[in-house]
Formats: sequence, structure tokens, C-alpha cells
Amino acid sequence: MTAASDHAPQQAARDDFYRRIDAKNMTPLWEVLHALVPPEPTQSCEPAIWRWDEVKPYLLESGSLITAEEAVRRVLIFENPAMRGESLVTPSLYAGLQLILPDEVAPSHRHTQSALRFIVDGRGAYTAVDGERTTMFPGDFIITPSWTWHDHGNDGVDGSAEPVVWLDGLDIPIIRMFGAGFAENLAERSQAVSRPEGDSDARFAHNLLPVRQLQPGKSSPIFNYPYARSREALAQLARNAAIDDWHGVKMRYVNPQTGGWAMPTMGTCLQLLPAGFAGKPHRSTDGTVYSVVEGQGRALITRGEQRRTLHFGPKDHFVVPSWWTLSLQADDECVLFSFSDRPVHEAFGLLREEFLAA
Ligand code: 1HN
Repeated sequence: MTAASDHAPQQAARDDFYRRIDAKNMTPLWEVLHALVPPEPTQSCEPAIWRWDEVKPYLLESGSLITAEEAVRRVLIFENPAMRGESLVTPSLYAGLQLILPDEVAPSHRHTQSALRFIVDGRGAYTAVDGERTTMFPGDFIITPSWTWHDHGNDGVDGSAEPVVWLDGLDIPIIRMFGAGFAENLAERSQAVSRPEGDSDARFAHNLLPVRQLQPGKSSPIFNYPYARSREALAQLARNAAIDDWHGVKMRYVNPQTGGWAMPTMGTCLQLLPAGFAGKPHRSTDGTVYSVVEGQGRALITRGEQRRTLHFGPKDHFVVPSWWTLSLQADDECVLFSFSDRPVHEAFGLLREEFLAA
């Protein structure tokens, strides 16, 4: 008798066993162990790019189809091509572009999901967070921490208003996994303003902290990190400091009370690549979303035999999945904003990254 024919009765017995335990909501680990604990990350997530010249017309068209009020949030979601239908850009992150037209209001609500905004196009919209408004300009990084009331409007600046577009990043899948999602709407369209614009900036964004400040919360008390200041820091460092072979000049947004990230679940960075920069390859476990602010360049994204070259320019967005290798190249001077779930990897001792030689 051959080994194969020996095997058949045993397999039939096993299949019968699986059927019987299946009826009791059980399944054998030995059939799935390799998939449950793979030697390396095996997420369904691909590199992808959303180019501004393709996205912008659709976003503006959405503005003629539905109001911000009716939509609650008028957003085109960036769906990862490997995860269509899931409203996700990576398995742990949500991203999309939001449009608000002059005189519109996106009504006030709060939820346990944390949100970040990165202003992409247009100026003069505002966002209000827990009683304070901030006017948004391109390149500003704004946070709405977990369970803070937030609404948006577009009153314009200097007597003129224009459509305003920003990137939204949320930790939706992380909150869903923990069964910790709660949300509620405010009865009024907009929340009452209780502090003048610039109040939190004065208290927390000048290398000073109030002496009678209470215990730090989980998120930064600064809720707008203006582009003008971040850009100036990058410009000065690009002139005076060593350029990192992998990252160029890369800085992270910081919670001034703790030195940690601005929010507990999502980490955010701004980086400058000098003109002609040819970055060395790097990979990390935190899948990352990029928003291009300035410059033209290329992202080479590889994993094993798979290889993608994404040509990017201003206001384009692209995603680099967990454990894919990224090399960044700049034609002219580039500035990139990025966000990922890195704080969660760090908190759980899971962050792995490799700075490769070539
Ligand atoms: C949300 O509250 C906003 O406040 C944007 O602007 C996008 C996506 C899913 C759930 C809540 C916002 C969102 C969101």
C-alpha cells in the first residue's frame, strides 16, 4: 500500500471530527496555526497613490451633489485597493479628503475615535475643538482628540472665502477592535465658543507651560500646529544640520506636556527632502499615509519581488503598507506630512524598523 492511500482514512476521520466540533463552535488550531502566526506581516494592504489632479474634480463635484450639513462630513474616503469596501487606507487607519464650501457648517459631534486634519487646499475655514476655534491654512496640522466636541465652518479670511480641503486621519479600526466606539451629536449645529482664538497656542505652544496646569491628558493641549512655524524649523535645519540618509530632515509633532506624540494612537511627522535627495531604503511595521505639501519626487516601495514607483507632486496622497520598504527621491525640494499608528506599536513594544544600506 502507498502512503497516499494510508492517508485517506485518517483524513476522513479528521474531517468527520472537524464537522462534529464545528457544530460546537470549535475549530482545530493545527489547521490554521501557520496563518495565525506568520513569520512576517501578511496584511491585505497595497501601496497606492491618489493624485490631486484626479481627486480634485471629484471632490468639487461632490460639493454640488450634497451639502456639508446633509453629509455631516463631506469626505471622499481613500480606500486601499486591497481592501475595497472596508473604508480603510490600512488595516488600522482611515483616511479621506474633506471639502467645506464657503458659509457651510459641518455640525458638532464627538466620538471616541481620535482625528487629525492636515490642510491641503484653500484657506479660511475654521475648526472648533472643545470651545476654541482655529482658522486653518494649508499645511496646518490640527487634532481633535478622543471625545472632544468638534465642528467645522468656512467664514473665509480677509473678506473672501474659498473651498477648503483637508486630509482626515482617524484610528477607526483600532477603536472598533477594542469595542470602544461611542459617538454623539450636539443639539446645536455649532458648539459655543468659550475661549478666544489662539488661547491654547499662547498657553502651550511657546515653550512655556502654565504653572498651575492640571495633570497632562492623553493628547496634546495644542490643537493647531501651524505650517508657517513647522516649515521655518525645517528650512533652518536643511541649511544647518546633517541630512539623514533615509529621512532627509524629519521631525515629529510633539505633545509639549509629555514629549510624546500629539495623540495616543496616531503619530505625525513633517519632513523635508532636499532637491536631488536619493534616500536609502527603510521599512517599519507602522503602515504610513503621506500627504505631499511641496515638490515633485518619487516613492519606491518594494516587498520581495513586488515593486512600485509612485511619482508624486503637491497635494498628492500615498500609502506605504506595514513592512514594505520605502525609498524617497526628490526632484526639487519636497515637504511631506505623514501619519501612522506608530504610538500603538511603541506602547505595545511591537515597533520594528530597518534602515537598509541600499
Ligand atoms: C469625522 O468626525 C470627521 O469631524 C471626518 O471632520 C471624518 C470619518 C469617520 C468618522 C468621523 C470630522 C470622519 C469623522
